[in-house]
Amino acid sequence: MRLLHLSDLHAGKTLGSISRNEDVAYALEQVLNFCKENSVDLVLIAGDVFDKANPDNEAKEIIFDFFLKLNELKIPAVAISGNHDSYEFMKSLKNLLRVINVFVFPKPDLENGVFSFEELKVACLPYPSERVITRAGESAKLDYAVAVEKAIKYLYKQVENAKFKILLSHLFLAGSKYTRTEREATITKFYAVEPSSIPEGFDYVALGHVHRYQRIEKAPTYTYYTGSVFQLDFSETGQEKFFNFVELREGEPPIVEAVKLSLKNPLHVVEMDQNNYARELDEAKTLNGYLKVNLKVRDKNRVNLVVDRIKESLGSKLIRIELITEELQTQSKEELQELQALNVVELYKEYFKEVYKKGPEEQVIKTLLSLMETVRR
Ligand SMILES: [Mn+2]
Repeated sequence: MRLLHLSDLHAGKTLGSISRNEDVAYALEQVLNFCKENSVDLVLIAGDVFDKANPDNEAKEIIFDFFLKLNELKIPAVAISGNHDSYEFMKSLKNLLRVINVFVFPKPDLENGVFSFEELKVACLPYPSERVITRAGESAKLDYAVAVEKAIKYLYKQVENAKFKILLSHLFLAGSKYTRTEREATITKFYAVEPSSIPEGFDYVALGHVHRYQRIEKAPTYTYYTGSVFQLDFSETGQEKFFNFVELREGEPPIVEAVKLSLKNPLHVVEMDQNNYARELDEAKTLNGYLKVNLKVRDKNRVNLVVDRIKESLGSKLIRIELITEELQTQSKEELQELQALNVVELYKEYFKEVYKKGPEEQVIKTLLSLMETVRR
């Protein structure tokens, strides 16, 4: 039995004001071409099909066309929700997509979480958000990992007698290497699930959520994040992207082949110095894809001129310029906090004057500061 495992398509993603839909489409085209040239029995999509709860129409068209073309090739697919997908939106597609042999598992549902296909059973655990997996009132964060482990084991019980057993999920396993994109709301150590939670009886574990391709060596069975299908933002600069071609064999370990995706628009971070940037700018002009420039500021009064020149020269390739100033480098956290505190005090003084027609007394300010300190602690 031969499977494709891919993940984190993020259709509808934008970077600055630029839509990344052509990047998604380019990756899916490669997946379809692979399917034409190799015999693939089933495609597994491990969540974050869409980048947002309400994806734009072009993003939907790209995903639905991909599913239609898979169906024309007579290859069924299983897709689960990731944290970026809306449970409700994915649920709204479920019955319709079943007609073209795409089986959607929108929300964790332990009684209806198994997909059967010939001699294979897939235990599907869509993104287990804290809200759906732990009951309110319990010490939710501590219980989270325990609840997810229980869910996985409960699903395993329902598939354990099958010849081939797969776990398909979207979650964060402790010890995986991640970048900024996934961290946004959901990657903290509170939400990390221990790799040892995975029953070793699974032949293969297809994961989504972490955008860097990796095998989780600490897991007791063949466990992979295939990562996102293109570089989503500048924290993924330099990362190569893949999907897995997995051949399951009875009584033997699976053969796992990482298939590299070529990128429509690779991302680059370019360092420039205000006093000396001609060579870097010339090189940047030749790069394919999108750019972020870190510009070291030497003379604040004249930097706008340089910024304009870089913008003009790089055009729509340039997503943004970050100005690196000396102050920014030396300004410590404490200084920033002081600055913020100062602003609140100034605001309060103005408010006081407005209401009482005179400035506040020293003691009032002291009380305000001590209250702010209490809140901060
Ligand atoms: Mn993702």
